[in-house]
Formats: sequence, structure tokens, C-alpha cells
Amino acid sequence: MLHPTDNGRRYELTSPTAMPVAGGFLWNRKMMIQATCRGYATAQFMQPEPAKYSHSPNIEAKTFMQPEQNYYAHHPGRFVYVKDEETNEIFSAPYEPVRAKLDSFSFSQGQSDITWTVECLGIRVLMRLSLPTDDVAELWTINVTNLSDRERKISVYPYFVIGYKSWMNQSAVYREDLGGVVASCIAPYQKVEDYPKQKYFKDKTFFLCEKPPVSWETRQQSLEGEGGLHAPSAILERDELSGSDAIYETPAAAVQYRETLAASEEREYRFLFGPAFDDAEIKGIKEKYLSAKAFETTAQEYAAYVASGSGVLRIETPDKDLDNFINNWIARQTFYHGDVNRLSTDPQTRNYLQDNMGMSYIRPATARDAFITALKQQEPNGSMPDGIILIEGGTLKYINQIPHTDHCVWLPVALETYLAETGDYDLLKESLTSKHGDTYTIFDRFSRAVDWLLGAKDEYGISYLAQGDWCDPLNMAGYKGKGVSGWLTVATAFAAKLWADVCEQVGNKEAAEHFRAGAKEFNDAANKHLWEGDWYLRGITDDGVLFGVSTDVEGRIWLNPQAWAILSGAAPPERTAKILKEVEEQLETPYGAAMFAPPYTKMREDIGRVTQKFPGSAENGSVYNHASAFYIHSLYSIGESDRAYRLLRKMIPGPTEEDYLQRGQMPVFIPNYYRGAYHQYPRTAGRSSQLFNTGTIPWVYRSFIEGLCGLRGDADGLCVNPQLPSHWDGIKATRVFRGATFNVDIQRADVESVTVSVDGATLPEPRVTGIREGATYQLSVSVPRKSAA
Ligand code: CEZ
Repeated sequence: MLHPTDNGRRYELTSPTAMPVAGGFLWNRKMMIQATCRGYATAQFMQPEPAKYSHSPNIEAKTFMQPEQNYYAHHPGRFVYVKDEETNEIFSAPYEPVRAKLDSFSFSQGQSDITWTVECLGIRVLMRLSLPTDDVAELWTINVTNLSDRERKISVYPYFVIGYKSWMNQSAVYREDLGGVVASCIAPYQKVEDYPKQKYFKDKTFFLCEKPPVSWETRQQSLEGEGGLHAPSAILERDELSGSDAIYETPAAAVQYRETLAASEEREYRFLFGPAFDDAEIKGIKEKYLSAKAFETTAQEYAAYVASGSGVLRIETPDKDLDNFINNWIARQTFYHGDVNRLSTDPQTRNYLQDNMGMSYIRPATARDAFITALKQQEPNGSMPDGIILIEGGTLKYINQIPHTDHCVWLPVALETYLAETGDYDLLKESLTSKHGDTYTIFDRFSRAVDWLLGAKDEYGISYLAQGDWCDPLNMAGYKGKGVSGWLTVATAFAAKLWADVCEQVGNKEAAEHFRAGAKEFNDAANKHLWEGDWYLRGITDDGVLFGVSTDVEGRIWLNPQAWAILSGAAPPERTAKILKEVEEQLETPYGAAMFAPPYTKMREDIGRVTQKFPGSAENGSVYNHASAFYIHSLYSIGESDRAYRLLRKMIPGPTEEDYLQRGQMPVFIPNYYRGAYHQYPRTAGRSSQLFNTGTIPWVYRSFIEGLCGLRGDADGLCVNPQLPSHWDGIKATRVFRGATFNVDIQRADVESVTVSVDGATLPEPRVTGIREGATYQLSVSVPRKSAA
């Protein structure tokens, strides 16, 4: 049903019904498309705000990408109907809208393309989607082959959804001169001040055909008729499509090719689908891309673009499915986040910094620029805004209009990874004038951010929560200005500790002491006021009610305060032991650790929106992978290798069929959550959100690099401290680090502590220094037979 091909570089699903919403995604510098196995697609491009060219049949809300996206008959999709002209039977590729019983089916996600191959009625249809690197257009190749041993007369009808473009003005025509359907609209607006911006919108949707069709249909209703999308009247009841225009009617792009195919004969078609401003742009796109040759070179260029983000780690472990994910998919997802910032022009500050933390492994120069871009927007009081504006004249939207108190935390956190990877301490010396006109060095800006955190506390020394911290919808526990966050208190301590380490490293002892003292104060306050029974509580409301405590029937124990209390050093060993036990008992499920449990079942007005989400979905007690990844990182930080690995492995779907079916997702990305509520709703527990936008990914990558493989940089070397799960005897890894390549062979041996030899010579300590760019090193690493844990 689901298996890797091409050495794990592709994953193939051979049923359209077993995991009906499973899909994959492609992106380039200007667009993103998420496509499902059954043929639905959600595409967005930047102009510069995210926009669509293939719409649903009614007005769509503008919002962030949704988890557990629902699909329905008229959902945007890319389909090919095939009609047997002799029997009038039809089917559609890849599966929707006809849902005919297919003889074979394959949906295959590759690194830089997605293909669907289906066979039905003795005809094979192969659909292949690829993107250019820098333009907004879908490149489709469709091959139709006669598999029977006789001549066949068929009609082939690609049908690409354009949908409801505008209530002001929409239409579509077939343009002989351009060779395809062109739909036009005026994107709706009401404010006069929007006109100057919108007049340059790419309001046209084109569907261009390399080969002229015999007929076409641009009116959605006429295609569908009374038969419905699964049995369209225009196809079943007519020899040819009607060729009608859509005049203030919902547009569609459907064309017909009538073919007589000898046995085994094949036809190949190429199409371009996308948005444009005007005819000239459409003509330009057509000339640039619509030919066999151009498709080929574009695919090569795009493959090279994706490969440019292939990261720094290859592994060979006893778990081949894990290797596939790490070697082929995790860097790809990291690169997507860092290169296009989730297709947002004002990413949340914490997302922006963490996505760029991931970029430290992919393209460190981009991460470096991100610190500069973010810090140029630092407030005069040292705090960070809720979002980082990436375009001239951009504004803070949606969640970024709601005050959160945690954004400064992510500066030292992301910097730690960047410095470990690059050793670029010079960054801190640069002087930066912010958009508010103040000038400080980057070092000072970090200090100011951490000082702001250290100051944002109540009389007990606990951090204020305002309308949310890392948890966006935790919006009503602190909105009156009194409520505090247990997590942020230890997160502040951790941030201060990380920053103190950097201060120390650059020789600023005074600052190091100052921030260490700050970290200690917050840790002490946490231990004094936030430890309640056997774990750290989540917060205290505006009215002084403790939550995330043993007396809570819902939301009793939250993962984040535990993970960060371990990271910050707040938790002494005996408390850590209790935490580990409680997390395992109360939060762990077969799909990972829940963000808290039990989920809320009704609104708590002193906690907020999070309690209104469906129990076990998103922040309301799902296996929210981002939170789980923090916990895993904390486990590696204290040598809890087995626990860490167990949870890490659970983040990747599979490899058993049962697990794939339950999650409903291919192992080509990590989603933002799997459903929790394992005890309340076992039927849906583990189900993937299918949303590949998530801060999880850099943390997981980091856990593999620094934790499992233990190959982490410091100011001038590579430290080696692998933490293999105890049931593994050894692994091999290839680590690219500061321009050098390390082929690492890690084996258990009779050693007391980790021992490293480089090119045959044993090192005095497990740390490689004097690394030469361009060099290749053979590292032999011996680890003790029993892990320290
Ligand atoms: O957004 C994420 C944020 O992008 O939620 C995380 C937060 O740390 C990330 O920065 C945890 O709250 O507003 C909502 O209720 C949404 O659910 C967002 O909180 C959530 C969505 O998953 C975004 O895709």
C-alpha cells in the first residue's frame, strides 16, 4: 500500500482510498502547492501576500494554512477524465471526481515532482507535476497509453479547477491566440486605498495547452450539467465540449482531445496552469516553458534547487525507514520553511527565528540575514514585535496583532544552533540601526532582548503571560495583565543561560555573570512557586488560579514547562525523575507525547481559546510535535537517549501498515500534530493534521544531528557524543560541517567514555579541531556498551 522507491527518495501510495487525504507538496521561491493522492490541490503564490489562482466554489476566507483540511467534490483539483468513445464509459485520473474502480493506482511524491499513475478500462494515465524555480506556474505532463491489444477510440479531458474568482467580475474564454483557457477577474475589494495595490494583481488564471484541443469548456456549470462532477453531462452526453465562454459565471478549464490509439500507443501532452497579470505575461510564460525541451531543463533546474537544500546529515542505522526520512525528507522540509517563510510576509517572530534556526543547517547565510532582519525590528525597549515584516510597507496581521510575551526567547535559542553550526561569533560585533532609529551592536541587541525578558515578571519573579506565550490560543489566563506563564519562566531562564554562555565565549565575563544570575533567579522562582506535586504547573491566571496542576481534571499536566525546566537547569535530578515518570504515564501515546492531558472539553474563560479547540486537536492536547520536539531535545540534554529516541521515532509515520493507516500520512514530512485524546477518542488518536508548516522540524533535525549522532559544533571544533538507543550496536553517519565532510562510524565497544579516532589516530578528547574546509575525515567513534542512561 505504501512503500519507498528510489532508495527512499520517493514514497509511493498504491491505494486512493486507504489514506484518502494523504498527499505531498512542492514549493518554489514564489509558490507552494499541496496535492493529495486523489487529485485535490491547494496552491498559493505570493503577490506579495498569499493568493490563489485555483479556488473553491464560494468565497474563501483568507487565513493561515489549515490543519486537517477538508476536501469535497468541488475542491480545487487537477483531473483528467477519459471516455471510451465506443462504450461511453468514463473514469478520471487520479481518482476524483469519478471515483471509478481502478485496475491500478500509484501516487508518488518525489523530491521535486509528484506523479499519479492510474489504469482503468485498459488505458493508463500518468500525470506529472513539477514547478519552475522562480515563476508561478504548474508544469503538467500527461501521458495516455493504450494498454489493450486493440485499437481504442477515446477522448481525454483534462479538467483543472479555476473556481469562484470574484463576486465583482469574473469570466473565462478559450484563447486560440494563446492556446488555452484564460479566466479573468477583478479581485474583490471595497476600500479605495486598496485599488492602487490590487490593480497589479495577477487576476488571470491560465491553462495553456501545448497541443490544440478539439473542443473546450470554460463554464463550470456547463461541464458538470445535471450529471454532476462524477458523471459530467458535457462528457457523457455530448461528443464534444460546447466551447462556451463563462460570462460572470464560475470559470473552469476543461479541454478535449479525441484520440485513436493503436495497441500500446501513447500520447503525451503538456500544460501550464497558473496566475498572470495580463496577456503579455501569459505569452511570456508560454514561450519560456511550454515545450518538451523547456519542461526537461526546468525540471532539472528545479531538482537542483531542491537539492541545494539537502542538509548536513546522512545516516545508516538499523532502521531503514528512519534513514529514508533523515536522508531524503527532513532537510527538504527544513529548507521549505527557511526559504519561503511558510509563504507569509509577516511570519510570527518565534516561527521566523526557528525556521531560520533550521536554515543554519541548510544555508547559514540566510539564517544570519534573518537575525539582522529581525533585530532591525526590535522595539526601543528591547522586546521583539509579534511578527517580522519581510516586505516594504507590510503590516502585522492575524495572530501578530495579539500580544505574546515569548518572542525574545527565540533569539538566543536560534542563535545557539547558528553559532554551533558556523562559529560565526563575528555576527555579534555588527552594529545595527533599527527601524526605530536606535543603533546598537547585535551583541547589545541580544542582551537587551534577554534583559527585557528578565524584567517582564511579577512580584514573585514569574513571567507575565499577556495574551499568549509559545501557545497562541492560551489567550485569556493573563490578558488582564496579572496572569503568569510557568513555561515562560523557565524558558526565560533557559534563554538567559544560553546567552550567558555566548557572553562567556566572547570574553564578556560581566555580562555572563549578569545573565547567569538572571537565569538563576527565574529558575529559583520556578522551583519555589511553580513546582506543584510532581511537576511544574503551566501558569497562574489573572485571578490567581493555578493551572496545569494535579487537581485539574482537564489540562492537568503540560509538556512545555517540564521540557524547559530540564533545559533551563531548574529541575534538579529528583524533580527530573518525577517529570520523566509523569510525562510517560500521563502524556505518552503510541503517536508521541501529548502537549497536555487530559484535553479540555469545554471553555474555561480563565484560560482561553485553547480550551475551545476540539479535544485532542491542535493545542488542545494533541501530540503537538513542536512541543514534543522540545521535550526530546531536553531528554538528549540529560542523556536520556532511549526515551528521546522512542519519542523521536514516533514523529515519523510508519513503518507498519497499521500505523500508516491510523495516521493517514506518508512519511515525507512531519505534520504540526497528530491527534491526541488517546483515551477519550481512540478512533482518531494519531491522525495527522497533514499540515507541514511547523516549528517542529528544525528541532527534530537538530535532535538527530546533535543528539542521536552527537555531532555538534562549538566555537572551533566538532564535538562527538553520540547517544544511540540501547538496542542499537552502531550506525554510520556522514556529517557535513564547516565545509568539511566527516564519514563517521559509530560502534559500541568496551570503552568507558566516547573515544574518537580521526584517520586512524586517537584523539585526546572526543572533539575534532583544526577542521579544513574541503577536507574529508574518517571518524571512528567508540561508545560505551551501555548508554549512560
Ligand atoms: O500556530 C502555531 C504558531 O505558528 O501555534 C504554535 C505557535 O507556537 C506557533 O508560533 C502553538 O500555539 O491561533 C491558533 O489557534 C493556531 O492554532 C495557531 O496557534 C497555530 C497553527 O497551527 C498555525 O498553523
